[in-house]
Amino acid sequence: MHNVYLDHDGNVDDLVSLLLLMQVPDVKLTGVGVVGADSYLEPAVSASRKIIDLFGHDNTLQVAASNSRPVNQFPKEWRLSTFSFDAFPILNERGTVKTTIADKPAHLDMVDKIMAADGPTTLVMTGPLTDLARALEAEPAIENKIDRLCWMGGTMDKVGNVAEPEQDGTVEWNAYWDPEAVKTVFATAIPIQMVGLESTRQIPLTPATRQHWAGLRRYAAIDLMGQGYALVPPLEHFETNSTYYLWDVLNTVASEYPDVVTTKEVTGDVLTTGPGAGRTFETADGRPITLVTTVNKDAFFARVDDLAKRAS
Ligand code: AGV
Ligand code: CA
Repeated sequence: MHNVYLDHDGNVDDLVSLLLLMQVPDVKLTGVGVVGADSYLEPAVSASRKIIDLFGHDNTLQVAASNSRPVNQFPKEWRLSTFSFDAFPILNERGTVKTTIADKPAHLDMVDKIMAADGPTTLVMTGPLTDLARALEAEPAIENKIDRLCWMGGTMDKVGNVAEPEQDGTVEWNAYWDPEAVKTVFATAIPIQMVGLESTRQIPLTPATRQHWAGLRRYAAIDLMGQGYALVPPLEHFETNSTYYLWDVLNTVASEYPDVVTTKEVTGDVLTTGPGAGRTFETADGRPITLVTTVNKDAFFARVDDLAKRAS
């Protein structure tokens, strides 16, 4: 068993990441931080608590609400899906919520859980890096207790997914939300495995994947996954700015099952100002990063099925 702390930002694939991470036999999940970045905080915290109630195998996890704020806010249209997710009947059948909310904000809860852990903690982050940057500021000693950070964010190929004014199209959203936080985290010695857009582009949500999950909806967790991914647009005729990929799920699954991806060692940095603010890029004098390059699709989707079946 090893310690894992999850910090997520409440969109569909973040919540599915939580669901799946709790099924990994080797993982002792010590805490869950939630930031209302690609979501709204209340339904993101609420849905997380309900998912833990239903699929957390009676553990004593708490959910910590973040008070981190954006530099660049996510589009409201995307953030709203969390309200629908939290309202799914499958999450509300019981009518009560058992999992409690931690009394500290997420970045301080992260500090507490990492410092209190027996041995090192792996951090899995599927949103902006703000909570970690603030945690490092509040308690620098956590740096030596984090054995690695697995982050979904950034891209090294200059093809971003932010379509907003005053930026140059090279930036991924989680990095764009708080570029300075990426800089702070990159300045540490924490080993980083990065799942960026070059790899997640290989796993769009497709109608075929949805159909596959529909056929397995007798498993409660796969039914929930199918409902969740029904809220967001798949890749059908051509890619749009809202086309959905399995971004965070890849990060979470790859953090525990290295066989689903291939990686390469690079050195990188991030821009914090100008139209490229939030752009991650390779540079010879940058910090070491284990960059996920390709996805073994069959192994990845099989692992998602397997984990979700364990939950049900
Ligand atoms: O950039 C990917 C990140 C992931 O953490 N998020 C979604 C995933 O949770 C932002 C994002 C980019 N495009 C989106 C996003 C879209 N079309 N809908 C919702 N979120
Ligand atoms: Ca996310």
